[in-house]
Amino acid sequence: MEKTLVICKPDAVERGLVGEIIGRLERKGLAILASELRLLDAEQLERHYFEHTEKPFFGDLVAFMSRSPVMLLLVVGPEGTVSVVRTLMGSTDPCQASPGTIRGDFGLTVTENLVHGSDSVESAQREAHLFFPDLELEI
Ligand code: DAT
Ligand code: MG
Repeated sequence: MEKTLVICKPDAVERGLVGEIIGRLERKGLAILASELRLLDAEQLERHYFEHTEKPFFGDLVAFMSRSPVMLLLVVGPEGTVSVVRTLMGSTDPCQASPGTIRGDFGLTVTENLVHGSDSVESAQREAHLFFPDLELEI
């Protein structure tokens, strides 16, 4: 089994797309191990997005990600699940993302691109521990 962290970003929650996103994950065959609607603060986002803190877009990213609650999802499936979820999400820039992907179907701007998905098994473990520290031992 392989787990990954998915975040339905504030735009997805505000637009009522959480059910659509969870539905796509479930119809693919993946399972939701844990979920929580949560307002993230700048400190949590700096830890989550540590590799981007020096990027020019980081301020806009934190402002966006903390403006309203996100839906955190711990998703589990067979080996390859991290990659499968990235494929379902589509390219980072929704204007480049293929139709049929979450970003390709619902997004138009790179900042408000609806979903986060861990980019590797190592990132998934780090992010799962960051957002669901109490669950780590049960996985
Ligand atoms: P991804 O979310 O596809 O893993 P990433 O890790 O490169 O993409 O970047 C994290 C988030 O930062 C991304 O979902 C949206 C934002 N972002 C990335 N590149 C950006 C850019 N050039 N301008 C504005 N926001 C950007
Ligand atoms: Mg990333």
